[in-house]
Amino acid sequence: MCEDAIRSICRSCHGGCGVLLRRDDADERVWVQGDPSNPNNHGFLCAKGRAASALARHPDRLTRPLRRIGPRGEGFFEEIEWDQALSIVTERIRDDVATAGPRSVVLAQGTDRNYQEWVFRFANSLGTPNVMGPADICFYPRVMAGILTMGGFTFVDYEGKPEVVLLWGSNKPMTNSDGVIGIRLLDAIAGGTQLVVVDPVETSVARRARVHLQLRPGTDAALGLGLIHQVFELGLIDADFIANHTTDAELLREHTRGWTLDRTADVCGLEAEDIFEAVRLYGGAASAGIEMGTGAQQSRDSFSSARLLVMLSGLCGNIDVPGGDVLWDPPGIVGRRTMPGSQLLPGGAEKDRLVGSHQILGMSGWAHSSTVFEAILSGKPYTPRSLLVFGSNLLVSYANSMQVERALRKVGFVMVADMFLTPTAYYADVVLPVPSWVERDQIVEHANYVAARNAVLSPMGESRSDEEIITELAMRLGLKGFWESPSQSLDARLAPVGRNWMRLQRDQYWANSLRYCKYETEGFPTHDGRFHFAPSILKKWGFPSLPEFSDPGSFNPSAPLILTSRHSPFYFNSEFRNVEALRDKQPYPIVEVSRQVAADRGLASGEWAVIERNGEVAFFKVRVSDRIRSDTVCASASWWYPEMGTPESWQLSNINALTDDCWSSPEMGSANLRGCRCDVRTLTPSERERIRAAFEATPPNVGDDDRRARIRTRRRVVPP
Ligand SMILES: Nc1nc2c(c(=O)[nH]1)N[C@H]1C(S)=C(S)[C@@H](COP(=O)(O)OP(=O)(O)OC[C@H]3O[C@@H](n4cnc5c(=O)[nH]c(N)nc54)[C@H](O)[C@@H]3O)O[C@H]1N2
Ligand SMILES: Nc1nc2c(c(=O)[nH]1)N[C@H]1C(S)=C(S)[C@@H](COP(=O)(O)OP(=O)(O)OC[C@H]3O[C@@H](n4cnc5c(=O)[nH]c(N)nc54)[C@H](O)[C@@H]3O)O[C@H]1N2
Ligand code: SF4
Ligand SMILES: [Mo]
Repeated sequence: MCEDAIRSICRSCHGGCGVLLRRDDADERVWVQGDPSNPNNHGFLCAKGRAASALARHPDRLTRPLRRIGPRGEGFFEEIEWDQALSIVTERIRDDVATAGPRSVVLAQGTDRNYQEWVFRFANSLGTPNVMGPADICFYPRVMAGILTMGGFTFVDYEGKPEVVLLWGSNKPMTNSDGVIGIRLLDAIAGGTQLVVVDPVETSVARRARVHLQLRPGTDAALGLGLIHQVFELGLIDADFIANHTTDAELLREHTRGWTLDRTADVCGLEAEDIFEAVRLYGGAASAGIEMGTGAQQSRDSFSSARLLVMLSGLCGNIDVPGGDVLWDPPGIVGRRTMPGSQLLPGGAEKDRLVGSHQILGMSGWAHSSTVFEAILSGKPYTPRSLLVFGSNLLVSYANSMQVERALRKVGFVMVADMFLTPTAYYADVVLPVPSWVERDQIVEHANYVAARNAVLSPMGESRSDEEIITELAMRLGLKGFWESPSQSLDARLAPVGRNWMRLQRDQYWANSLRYCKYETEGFPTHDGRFHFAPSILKKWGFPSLPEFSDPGSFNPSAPLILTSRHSPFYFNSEFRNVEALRDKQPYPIVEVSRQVAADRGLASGEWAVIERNGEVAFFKVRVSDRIRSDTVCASASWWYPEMGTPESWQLSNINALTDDCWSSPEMGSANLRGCRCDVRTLTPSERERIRAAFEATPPNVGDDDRRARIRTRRRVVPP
């Protein structure tokens, strides 16, 4: 028998698709269906959304807290009680704070999973300025570009029917990033919106573009400078907006003058006519929006590229207009803006934030991951003593995985909260089990709405939500600013708008208000109400006040190809490799190469190949493709093998085993993940043997009741 459907919000990605969930009487299964009444997805549900039922009662899920009993990284744990686990963690925090101050405790979390604000609140209340995450290679170059230029960041106004959408380094229909479902874009295209795509790969959506600029990876800033120069040259600017609401447009005009069509085309590996056509379409449209993805964010020029796109939108008069790039009013709840509780952090603590020289990242509130890892290894500028990780598979997410591993081995204490025993969790002293999204209540906040995520299954085993863990730790440590329980917090957080959790559950979805052209009456939320092409704060920190292109330098014959990566449609970062229905769709990590690259190197589709960079190697299956530039190869991001219980699980096919943080964005610290140099080749006999051995080696399985059981995630073997 099945219960009535409960409306909720999917979080098998950043998503936000409305779903209908039904559970069986035994509390063992959940059925997921797209919610036709949800205004964002109108019933749409992707394979990852459907996989929520497999995730919810997955046999590998962690069900009890664990304490490590073997060396770090080996995977020997024993089960312990929650009370004991939380005592160990609180003792460690107390000790570290007493010995080395709160800054020595670093919190970490991955991409936003709707409890990010809780992690920040905990850190602020504890007094540590150090919360690290993938902010610098994910969303924050865009966020900070918007904030410094105009006091906020924008989203495309699909309601206002954009004439043109510029899709830049984003595979929106497959990745549905940042709470904007890709079908919004596809519906717009079906309704007549013209598409311009900037992507080195011809993705399925790029095939629907009027113009596809298939640029050389890592040259986004050059293209941005070239487009802006053309917009000035062709007079496609909104002169009234510029005169009345902006500063320093003339400086920008001068700054971009040298970026002629020919120079831009040459640097970016494009045809001048195509660039011209893109400018004509975008700049000539009555309304146009820009969707920017991670393509241009994981490189040295992440911040410059993001700024150039904000500027382009401003120059062409697309900010805050119908069908353009709009600034939403926040919903007024205790949410993204106020929930982190920055006022709880003692004055002056920010100056200790581990950001190195990447001060613009520091301003956003995030610490810089590589700087944290380096500090752990070198003790400079001070030593982080414990790392509290709420949902992040650090060993595959960050540049230079081997350095991450050394840091995980060295740091005094590691706590990991996760649903699964990931390779990163193998390094933890204490592992805490958390429920999946169908087992928890959460307030879901995106730019255009607030909605209720409802628990339909009870938490698996003894798992506890991140919010519960944080509340429990805060209580034990006597920290200020928390509610007695996360369920109490739901009402309290909605109280400022005069409503409560029950009301949100009943309504399910509250749309935020959108007011166009607020700058005309209120000005922009900057110090002087203006939109700044050259914000003065940049100079203050010693950064160039106008965006620049960083030339990667001369051709290196031993690494002739440009390496980039992208996310798979069937996974969410490193999640779901252990969900069979999804793994069947893409069993192996892939490197896409052109026919030319394949022919020159004897590579064939379906065969293993080696990507090599600076003496490091990683293994991927070849996909020969007509849709990628012939100077570029594109690898699957975030791969690991849950079926292997050995270090090969994260080393064999981890693209970040090859990347480094040597040439990162000055302002944001974004590592150059998309646009570094490499080569690809066939396997040597010993490499072939390494792959065979990795798949065959399975750790000894000791019975579940053995206290020294080697707990492992291995569930199925995919033969090489
Ligand atoms: N080379 C290269 N590197 C990249 C990228 C790339 O494109 N190329 N992409 C980058 C980007 S954009 C990002 S955002 C990062 C992603 O980095 P992360 O967000 O760190 O992603 P994951 O590796 O998936 O780690 C998330 C972990 O959280 C667990 N989890 C899921 N839900 C919950 C929950 O509710 N609570 C807790 N406690 N745990 C949970 C999952 O099981 C998983 O182990 O990777 C970055 N790294
Ligand atoms: N299915 C699925 N959905 C996801 C994720 C996932 O792993 N899988 N991850 C989530 C996360 S954390 C994020 S941040 C978003 C990411 O969402 P997107 O930004 O859409 O991510 P990708 O598809 O990795 O990259 C976008 C495009 O960038 C292109 N690209 C590569 N190098 C360059 C370059 O140098 N310049 C330009 N202009 N383009 C380049 C790639 O070919 C790709 O088509 O997706 C989220 N949603
Ligand atoms: S796109 Fe994201 S939110 Fe929508 S169903 Fe798929 S996984 Fe869920
Ligand atoms: Mo991300």
